[in-house]
Amino acid sequence: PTVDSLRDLQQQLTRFRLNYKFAIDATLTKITILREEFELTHDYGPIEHVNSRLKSMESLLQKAVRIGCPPDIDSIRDQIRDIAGIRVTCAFVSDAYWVAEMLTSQPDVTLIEVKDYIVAPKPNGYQSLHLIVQVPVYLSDRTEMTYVEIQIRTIAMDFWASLEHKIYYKFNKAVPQRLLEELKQAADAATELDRTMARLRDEVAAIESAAGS
Ligand code: 0O2
Repeated sequence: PTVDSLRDLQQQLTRFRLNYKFAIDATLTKITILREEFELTHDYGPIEHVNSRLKSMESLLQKAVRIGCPPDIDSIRDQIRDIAGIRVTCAFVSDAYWVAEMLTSQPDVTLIEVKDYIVAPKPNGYQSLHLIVQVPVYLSDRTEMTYVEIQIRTIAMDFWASLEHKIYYKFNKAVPQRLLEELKQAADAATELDRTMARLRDEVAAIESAAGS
């Protein structure tokens, strides 16, 4: 490719990325509405916090090279589905599934793929519920169905994933075996903590409802 064609591609990519920012904004609004509505009618919130990120141009291009994606906008749009990323952190595992169900049952959210690493954690212990969805972005002259990756997990899973991510990059992706084993144990401990917290929540609810009846 010539320098001019690459420059042209870079310009197209900048406009193209903006669309994903809009998709993030639209999805965040949906999550905010679910969160606030739930909090209004219940005495707790299912969502602890929400983060979003737009994949940087650098990591977008790196991923395109890594997966052998042809260097054109249409191929990138089809093949890279995590340019818009949203992470929802919940207190309990059941809340994670509630958020997934509420979002994917909306008529303008198209569920493309579910990767349930809660039911089937990755071998390293990673747990999270990943959804790839498409949401409409309404532009002045057209509507663009845009991919968004939504990662939903508990606080314990999120705590584990952020430390594991740091360790992974600190060791330049070659983590010593001992640390890998300890991370796996820590992931098991996170699962156990989630189970205990859910059981305690249920016990408290049972005591409350017995006292109320
Ligand atoms: P970043 O910086 O968070 O964006 P792919 O998305 O194609 O690269 P795959 O396997 O098809 O990979 O998707 P998958 O399994 O849904 O994972 C995508 C994202 O999940 C990753 O994005 C991470 O954010 C997170 N993730 C997956 N596995 C792990 C893991 O073992 N540890 C941690 N900490 N996070 C994980 P990126 O692009 O790798 O990173």
